[in-house]
Amino acid sequence: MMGRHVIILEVLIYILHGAATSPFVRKTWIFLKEKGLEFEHRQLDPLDKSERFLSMNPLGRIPVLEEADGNLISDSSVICDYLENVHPSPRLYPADNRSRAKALWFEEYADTLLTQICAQVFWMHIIIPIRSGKPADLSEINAFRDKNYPDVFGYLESVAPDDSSIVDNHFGIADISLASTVRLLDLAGAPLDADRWPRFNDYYQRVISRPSAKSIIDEELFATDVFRTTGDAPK
Ligand SMILES: N[C@@H](CCC(=O)N[C@@H](CS)C(=O)NCC(=O)O)C(=O)O
Repeated sequence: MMGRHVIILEVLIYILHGAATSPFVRKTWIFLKEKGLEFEHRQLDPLDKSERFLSMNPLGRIPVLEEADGNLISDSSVICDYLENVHPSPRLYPADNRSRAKALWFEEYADTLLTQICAQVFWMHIIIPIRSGKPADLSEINAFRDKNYPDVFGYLESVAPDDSSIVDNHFGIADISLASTVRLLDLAGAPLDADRWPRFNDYYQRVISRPSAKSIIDEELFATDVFRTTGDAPK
């Protein structure tokens, strides 16, 4: 009698926790999609420091990635590095050491100064008005932009590539991080001035038009709308 062959199909499912307006959630989402990985998205309010949330991430920040066996990983940079090691193909970090350092530099730049500026614009347009009961203060927003944009976007304009890859003509973590942050300006209804920073804007448009980035749009618009109408993150 012939032995019975049992074929086990293993489908790796991840759960990505966090509001889709967060640049760090978006970065992780796009990274997962570029890797071709299956995942489910769940809301997690970053401002509600519940016991459950703090037990998932003691820093009380999103994103948190949950694995099929319940293992939890926090911080977008840690999550992306982990996914790169577990699923090496397609490669989203440069192999060459200097190029890798350059890519991590752009990731760091996006995650720090660029996020502070773009997130502030998002808050001023979307969250402060509903919380204060007053319309967005456009002169305050313009003053903020005039003070902060030239250095940051001037720098990004000076390093913007002709294609979709800022390091070594190889799309990856640097491109995903930068675009995930700048997307906050679109969601704020205050997109980047294409005439003033044309090279960087063209590059950004190429990255944000990828199917991986388009796949989060519905969730982004939903979360932005919840923030705009309630002043809080989706629950
Ligand atoms: N370095 C972290 C930053 C995560 C982060 O700051 N997330 C924000 C949302 S955009 C958050 O959860 N903020 C809540 C808080 O800081 O209280 C990462 O890359 O994941």
